[in-house]
Amino acid sequence: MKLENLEARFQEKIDQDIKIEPKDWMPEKYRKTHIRQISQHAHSEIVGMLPEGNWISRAPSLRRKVALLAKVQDEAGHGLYLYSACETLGITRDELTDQLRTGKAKYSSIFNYPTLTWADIGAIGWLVDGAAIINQVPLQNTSYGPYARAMVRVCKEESFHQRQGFEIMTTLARGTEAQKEMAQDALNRWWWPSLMMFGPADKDSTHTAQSMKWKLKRKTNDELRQQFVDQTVPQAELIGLTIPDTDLVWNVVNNEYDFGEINWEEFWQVVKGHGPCNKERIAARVKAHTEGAWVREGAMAYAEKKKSSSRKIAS
Ligand code: BYC
Repeated sequence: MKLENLEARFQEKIDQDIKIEPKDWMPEKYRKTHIRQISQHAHSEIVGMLPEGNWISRAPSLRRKVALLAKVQDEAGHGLYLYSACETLGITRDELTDQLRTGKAKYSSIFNYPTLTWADIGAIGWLVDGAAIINQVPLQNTSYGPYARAMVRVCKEESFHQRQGFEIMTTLARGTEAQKEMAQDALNRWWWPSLMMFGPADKDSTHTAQSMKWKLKRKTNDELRQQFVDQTVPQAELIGLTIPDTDLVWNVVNNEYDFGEINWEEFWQVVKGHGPCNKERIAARVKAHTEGAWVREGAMAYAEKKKSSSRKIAS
């Protein structure tokens, strides 16, 4: 079949909401764009463990420690499903993790900010996981089968994460004056970076138009950001915290919040590797990879041994 016909048939499948599976024909650009987005997503889950992992040993109670441990472990699981989904597109795990360690692949800008107080753990769960859910719920309907299916479990777990974060913030906001101040300070520092998680404004987004056509993205960056603001502002009001945006106002005509201008200069600086913690995050991944070499070698040796003994039994 001619390439134009293959492409037309492929787009027809997408238009009819038929999932694309690993062995189906797909345009090379579709494959590459998916590798880019899914691997960035996987890397974000893995790097995302670092700011929160920083507080596991300092969680204020056993209950908080158990919940945080479980959450961080869930993020590792998300990274692994996503790497597996990405591998179905013909790239190896080694290539993927190599791209992260050498800075060739991006991961979410949000994880380049430091976690300074316990309230930051509440703010991450509430805002960062809250933003992740809004981004990922539509991705359960994305056109590539393995990515869509991975999102189902990820979304369920993110929902628990968001609730544990909101509960931490609620407890602090209803606590002593010092605790309330700590919660407000965390909200002040995490609010704008959380809005940046959704990516550049639609007018400046390189990939949105094509990704919407392929149904890789089901909503644009600005649509998702707006949904996040509209959902989160009443939650902040409920616990008596103030969103750090003097331009925030309810728009009665559009039935949504108008909000202030995002500092895009800061966003691009962080994306380009110049955020507060970029170097530290990559250094931590390089260290874990180097120190984990013996585990990988042991696992490979074990797998080889099992393979050769099952070959012997079969013969
Ligand atoms: N940070 O054309 P655009 C989590 C890049 S982790 C860094 O709009 P696209 C969690 C973008 O890559 C959740 N870079 O791109 C884990 C592109 O550069 P390249 C992470 C960003 O892909 C632990 C350029 O800017 N979620 O939940 O159409 C604890 C132009 O952008 C960012 C996902 O990964 C950014 N924020 O849209 C707690 C979700 N934004 O690649 C929680 C899946 C943009 O051309 N990903 N860039 O060099 C997506 O939905 C989309 O990839 C994005 C960006 C909306 C993020």
